[in-house]
Amino acid sequence: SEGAWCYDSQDPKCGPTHWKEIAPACGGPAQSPINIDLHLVRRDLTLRPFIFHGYDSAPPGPWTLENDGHTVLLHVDTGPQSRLEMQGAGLPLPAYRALQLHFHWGGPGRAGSEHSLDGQRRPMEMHVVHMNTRYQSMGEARAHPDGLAVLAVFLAEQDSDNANFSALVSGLKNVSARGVSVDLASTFPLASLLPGASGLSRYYRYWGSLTTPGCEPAVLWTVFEDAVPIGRAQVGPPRLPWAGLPATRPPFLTGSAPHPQVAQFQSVTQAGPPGSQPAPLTENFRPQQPLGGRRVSASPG
Ligand code: SG4
Ligand code: ZN
Repeated sequence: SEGAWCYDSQDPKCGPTHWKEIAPACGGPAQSPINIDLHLVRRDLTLRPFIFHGYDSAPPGPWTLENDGHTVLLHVDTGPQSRLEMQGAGLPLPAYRALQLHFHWGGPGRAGSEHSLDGQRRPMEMHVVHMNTRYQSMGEARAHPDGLAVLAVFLAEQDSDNANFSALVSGLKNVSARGVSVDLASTFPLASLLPGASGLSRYYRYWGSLTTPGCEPAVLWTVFEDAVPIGRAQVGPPRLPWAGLPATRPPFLTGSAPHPQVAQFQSVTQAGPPGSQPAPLTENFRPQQPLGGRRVSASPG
């Protein structure tokens, strides 16, 4: 179901308005992402905390980082020894297994989350994609409404780097070209990328879809309220007045200046026309979709 699709920032001729031509579900109901109107959410006392298995320790690995031309993915499912599973939290039985996480981002100075709260977008959004363990393959899971569960985590920029993203962000320079994969030097606890203590943030819950073609309505979405911090220099290039300054600055300028760092999301590239310089991949988020008759629920705390 995935032919040649892209984001408008890459080429409007294959952007989101054209996705339904190659994947009819993209024009169907129950699509994602959405804006979450906080006045319309219903508190649901059955939305208890998550129960995570294996998220608190660094699994054996190795984990593979991949640039697929649409995003950067970290593949965390390395077989039976790395059993990363979640339950509880109103999830259908029996359990959901973590497969990969990936990111959506904006452009220089522009927010790039897919979901928003009361119309407020964040700089980036991380998706941890899980598959219901009752299904044998991604293909099978995508055909069922309870096939997938995605944890959506907003990333908020701060001045200092978040060390929990260091292993991943330093891998970005090695996957700057589309189609490239590398093994990360080390694994880390998945919980270190989740908000609060292992995902104890309040969360919003609704039934939706994959946000890329084929847009199958196979996803139970969890959108955490609390953002996780990420360093400005880990997201994108330094902006004025520091842009273009040499790495060694006069002492009076060194204080709060973002340090030069090539490994960052907005320097990941996509394939351009043959022979051209690869262009940076930016604004890889889908426009928001109508809620329709759906309801968004909120966990109690
Ligand atoms: C990204 O394009 C990933 O590369 C895809 O991962 C992912 O599809 C797709 O986003 C949609 O996921 O959480 N944004 S989303 O709805 O996980 C799937 C792969 O193709 C099926 C492996
Ligand atoms: Zn995603």
